[in-house]
Amino acid sequence: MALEIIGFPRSNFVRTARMVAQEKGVPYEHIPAMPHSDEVKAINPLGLIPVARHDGQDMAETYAIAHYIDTAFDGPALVPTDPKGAAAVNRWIMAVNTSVDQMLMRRYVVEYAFHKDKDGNVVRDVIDQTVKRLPKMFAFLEAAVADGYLGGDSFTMADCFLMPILAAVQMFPEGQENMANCPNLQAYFAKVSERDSFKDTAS
Ligand SMILES: N[C@@H](CCC(=O)N[C@@H](CS)C(=O)NCC(=O)O)C(=O)O
Repeated sequence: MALEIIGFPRSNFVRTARMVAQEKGVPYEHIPAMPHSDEVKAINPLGLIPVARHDGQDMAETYAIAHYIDTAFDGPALVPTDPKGAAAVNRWIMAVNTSVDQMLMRRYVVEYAFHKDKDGNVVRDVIDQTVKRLPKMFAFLEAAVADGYLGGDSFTMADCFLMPILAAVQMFPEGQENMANCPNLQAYFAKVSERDSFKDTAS
């Protein structure tokens, strides 16, 4: 059975899983599904997306799915196989998966997109707190891509985690403003945006 990646396409984590499959050269079926839908909860009781299925194996958690794709199939290794190389790349994957996602997605993009009052206006409490902390986070990322990719000079799985977040954060004004102050990040985003794995997973 083909690899199935299940989840709403606008989710940054769903896009990451799809980018990993495409970069690896693994054909997959994308099945759009909302968080907390029965289809998702059947695999992950927490209702979080993405979930995935392959060859009788149900999977949840983006890194677990990405690691499976990277190691179960032929194709270029998206995380180095030597322990030290893997530690260097995994460090960036985990930083994005936790700190960067929490701030830029959960406490910024998701607040803009979903936290509205009864009149449909964005509730800004959390956004305003986050905006104060954006410069420090952007400075961290600006330094991290100085060699051309996240944490180094070649494309890895870490870039599949960061790119969907950078795309989303630039949909809102303070994200755009912070990005405008970061020449390395702008060059990085423009370059990696040209990859088919990014272009083909926009929707
Ligand atoms: N730790 C999970 C997080 C996944 C996650 O937060 N997915 C979001 C969409 S990007 C979601 O399902 N949100 C629904 C919710 O929080 O209820 C992973 O790495 O896959």
